[in-house]
Amino acid sequence: MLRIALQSKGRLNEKSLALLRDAGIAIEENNRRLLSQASNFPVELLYLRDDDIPQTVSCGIADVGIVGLNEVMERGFDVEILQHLGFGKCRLSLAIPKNLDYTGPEFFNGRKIATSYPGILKKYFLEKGVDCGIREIAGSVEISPAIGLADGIFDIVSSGGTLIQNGLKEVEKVMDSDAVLIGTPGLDKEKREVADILMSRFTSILRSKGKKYMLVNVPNEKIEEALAIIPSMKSPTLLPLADKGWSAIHAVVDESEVWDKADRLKKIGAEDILILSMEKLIV
Ligand code: PRT
Ligand code: ZN
Repeated sequence: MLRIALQSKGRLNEKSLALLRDAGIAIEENNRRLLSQASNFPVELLYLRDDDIPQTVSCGIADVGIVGLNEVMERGFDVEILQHLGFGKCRLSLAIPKNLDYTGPEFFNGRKIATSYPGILKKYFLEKGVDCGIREIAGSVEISPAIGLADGIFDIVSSGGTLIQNGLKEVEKVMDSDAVLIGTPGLDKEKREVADILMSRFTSILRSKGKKYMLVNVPNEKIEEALAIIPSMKSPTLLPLADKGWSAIHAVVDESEVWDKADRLKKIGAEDILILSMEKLIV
């Protein structure tokens, strides 16, 4: 049985559950309980505040956990980062009032910065040789400069809207973050096997993100030109059509390139271009 820690509520909760469900794990609807078991896979879920997940995984109370990389780096517990999961994307940045001129990291010498991430910030200033005061606060960091609590802030930024609303501008990005799967160092063989299956399912789901399945009919003499337009993961599937002289090409393409490829294929005489959504890509 593999115990997975995940956020009980908050920004990562829904997407963590959706990922597990997508990976075929049957999870009960009611997650109000602290611990629940999957009915079809040897895993149980432990619902926690995200702050507590790195420590819980580090000491083996949970075997793996899903949490923001920012929390993992801030807490500094010994955990293995097993996989980046690509959701919960954000960055940790320094921001100052928008009317101030920014000259580089030395700007922060002798100033005070408010943050909920003092560990990451301390390390950054040490690396840059900057002597800056750090004021640790738990929430609403973004209002600190306006109320005279600090000269700037170090906080999570996603769209940047919160900074703008508070008259601040982002001046240094210190790290990128996304949700990661972390594991207890040295998991035993049985647990590692379950974790490996889980990770390979996650990989299949992540691979299919942003991909489309394309089917296109081309005259046989145009197959080579068409294949140059649709590069494929390995070799694309090529099937003869009942209509002599024509073949169908099946391939996986990036969603962002679908229209461009379809236009170019039409130009060389391709017909009946079908674009389908992809659910999973298991290799
Ligand atoms: O209750 P619990 O302790 O479990 O949750 P929490 O309140 O500590 O964390 P929560 O649920 O807010 O966030 C969980 C994780 O989501 C974070 O640790 C990040 O890894 C990730 N994440 C991704 C974010 C954001 N995007 C985000 N935009 N976490 C917070 N924000 C906040 C940020 O603090 C700031 O106030 O959103 C604001 C900035 O957003 P923009 O879009 O205006 O720039
Ligand atoms: Zn938290």
